[in-house]
Order: sequence, then structure tokens, then C-alpha cells
Amino acid sequence: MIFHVLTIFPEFFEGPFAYGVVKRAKDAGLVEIRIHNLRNWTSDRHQSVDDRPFGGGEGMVLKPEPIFMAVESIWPERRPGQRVILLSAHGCLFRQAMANRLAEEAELLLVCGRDEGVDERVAEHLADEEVSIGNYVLSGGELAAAVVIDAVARLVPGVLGNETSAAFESFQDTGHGEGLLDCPHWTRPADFRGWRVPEVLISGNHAEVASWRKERARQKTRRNRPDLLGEIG
Ligand code: 9D3
Repeated sequence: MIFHVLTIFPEFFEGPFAYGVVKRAKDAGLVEIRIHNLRNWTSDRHQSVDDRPFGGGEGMVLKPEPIFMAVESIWPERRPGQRVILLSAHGCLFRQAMANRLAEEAELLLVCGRDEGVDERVAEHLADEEVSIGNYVLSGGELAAAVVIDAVARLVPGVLGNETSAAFESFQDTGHGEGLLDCPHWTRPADFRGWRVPEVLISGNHAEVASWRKERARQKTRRNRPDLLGEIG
């Protein structure tokens, strides 16, 4: 799978993909990540990518021309499986279901917004979807693009080695029931500063371990994410 990122901060992406699962996926040739500098598609002497908003207001807005020029030069014609995604504070919420769906595509081009936002014609006439990663204010789309690429890249077949593990471990299915958080985990030492690992995990009784974990997953979800339990609880 090929990921393109269009950004005014190409150096930002030297870090996020140089470690762990995503780095291994790149090294194995399973995913490719190409970073594009939006300023390469500016035409004026100052390489301007933004301008003041019509109607007045604070801050600057990313201009449409460089973004359209960039996308149209990266993909001179749009093939099926090539999707443009605008990262913006005003997009649809990114969820595991969206990651699963995007992992089916061949090529994604992630456009990173900045400042106060992006000229609306990019959302209306260029992007296939407009995506936000959560209900908080970021200063731009770069961190969001890295989040989306991380979540999608690990779902690409072959990336996690075990073909079933990505789907199984996904947010919706922990093995403890639909929509619960995972159960808590412990490792050695069995006694750390007097805090002992729950005895049942050392017992070797697999059936008891399984039902205990399910109950702990429910507890954890009730405490940290009651929204996931909806009406039930
Ligand atoms: C404080 C400015 N806001 C006006 C009430 C609007 C706003 C504009 C631009 C808020 C954030 C941004 C920059 N954010 C992104 O480009 C962004 C983002 C985000 O802020 N939150 C969650 N996901 C994303 S994806 C891109």
C-alpha cells in the first residue's frame, strides 16, 4: 500500500515512521510512504501556501491552488483505489472501522491542514473524505496523518505476520466481547514492590483465566469508557 502525505512540514515525518511495526512494513516493501512538500507547488516568489480568510477573521487559510496542483501532479488521473483524505478539525471522526475500510485501498493521499484551516473547495471538490482524529484542537493535520497511517498500515496484509491478529486485536474485538476494552495484563515479577499479580493468572486454569479476564475487561470499560457500553453497562 502506498501512502502520500502533502504537508508544509516534510521534516516532521522523519520520526513517526522510523520505528516499530510501520518501519518493518516499509523495510519489507509492504507499505511505502512518500512525503511531498506543498511549497513545491507554489508559483509566487515567496512560495505562499496560505492567505487571509474572505469575510475577515483570525489566522490564515491554506490556498486551494498549490493543493490542487500537488494532487493533480502526484495523480495525473485518478484510478480506483486512490483516495484523497483531508485531515481537518471539521472532518468525520476517525475510528477503527474507518481504518479497516481504508486498509482496503491501494493508495491514500493525506492532505495536512494548518493554521485556521483549508480553503473549503479542497473538501468539496478534491478530497474524497474529510477526517478528524478526535474532539480536541491540534495545530495542524500532520500528527493526525501520522495517526491514520499508523492505524491503517498495521492492517495491511502481512504487516503483523499473523494474518488474523490485526482483526482480532482490533478495538472492536478483544476476544472478550464486542466493543469492550482489552483486559489488563501483568508480567514478571509476580511481586513488584508488594503489588502481587492476581493469583488466578498464575493458577494455570485456562477456563478460569478466560472468564476472569472477561470480567476485568468489562470493569475496565465501565470505569474508563462507559460510552462504549451504551445502554447496557
Ligand atoms: C482554534 C481554531 N478553531 C476555530 C474554533 C478551528 C480549527 C482550525 C484548524 C481547529 C484546528 C485546526 C487545525 N487542526 C487540524 O488541522 C486537524 C485536527 C484537529 O485539530 N483535531 C483533530 N483532528 C484533526 S485533523 C486536522
